[in-house]
Amino acid sequence: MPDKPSLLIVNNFHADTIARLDARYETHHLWLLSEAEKRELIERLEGNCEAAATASWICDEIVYELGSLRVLSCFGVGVDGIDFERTGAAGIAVTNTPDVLNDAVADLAIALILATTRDIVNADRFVRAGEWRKGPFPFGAGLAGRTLGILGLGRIGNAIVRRAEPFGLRFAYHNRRRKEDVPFPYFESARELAGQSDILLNMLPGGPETFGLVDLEVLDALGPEGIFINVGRGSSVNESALVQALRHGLIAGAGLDVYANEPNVPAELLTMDNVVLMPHIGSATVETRAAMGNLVVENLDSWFSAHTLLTEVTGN
Ligand code: NAP
Ligand code: 8YV
Repeated sequence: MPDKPSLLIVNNFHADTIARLDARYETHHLWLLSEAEKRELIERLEGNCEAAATASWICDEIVYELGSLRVLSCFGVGVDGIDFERTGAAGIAVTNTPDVLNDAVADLAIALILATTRDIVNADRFVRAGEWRKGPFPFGAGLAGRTLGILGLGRIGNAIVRRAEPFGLRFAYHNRRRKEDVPFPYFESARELAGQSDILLNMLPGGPETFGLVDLEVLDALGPEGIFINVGRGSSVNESALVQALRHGLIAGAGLDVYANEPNVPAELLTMDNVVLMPHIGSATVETRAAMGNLVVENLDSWFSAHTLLTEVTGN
């Protein structure tokens, strides 16, 4: 009998955290196995394993077949990779890693706002290509007095507001419900918010409720001078509508960190000069990823020592 509790690790979400889990638990690395081996492992763990760790944005369905599973500790805040119908039905508690990544993701959102409005990437290319000697670079758009519309004003959205205030931006937002403690104008729909925004920033979670919510109508409402930023989830944007809006000048530009089918980026976007493309690096700083890993470990430790959880989440 192993003297450490058994832990199923579903995917390779963060090497340093997995190494820490390997040292504390009797771990089983599901992602390294063939489908037949996975099934054999799940059968072998039945009754002997009550915890699993996974990325929050993707999870192997086979984990829900482990009847003794009681806790699923997720690395990441957006839990669109988790099937809450199945965890709820099976009595599996789920945890995620909120707040510890707010600063890093908000920093990247600001970077994308500045990169798009001041055309930073093309300006760099312009200097490197020796174009500066031939004439000045085209003017960009300032931020002071412009409106940043936030779709999904929550933990990260508020961290973005705190950073953006000193730039002189104004704010507006759309959530499912108006927030009593928020002083900014609230709009009942994404389209209405877009119509009042110079920069529309998507911070919405993924999942069926937000699927394709940013569509052609929303982008058209943003208008030909408008900038679209996406740091939330790619699934909440209709990417072919976005390509169409950028190609036909319905909006001026976009700054994207997330895509519907990562790591695949629509080919048309790769050819466009008015988009800045990031490879989903919102939370990708050494210290933030370590803090996310700490929460994954602490939730599991808390479960095994006291049957309590630090950051339980019941849906996306
Ligand atoms: P949060 O605090 O829950 O904020 C999300 C906000 O969206 C909430 O205030 C919620 O307000 C609103 N919302 C949810 N569903 C909605 C809907 N159907 N329509 C309109 N508004 C809706 O979450 P967070 O910690 O800020 O994270 C937000 C998302 O960012 C995550 O879910 C994840 O997908 C993404 N993310 C991306 C990165 C990256 O690297 N790019 C990193 C971390 C997180 P109401 O409940 O009032 O509607
Ligand atoms: C990912 C994220 O965890 O937390 C989220 O919801 O999207 C990110 O922090 C990260 O991109 C790992 O790849």
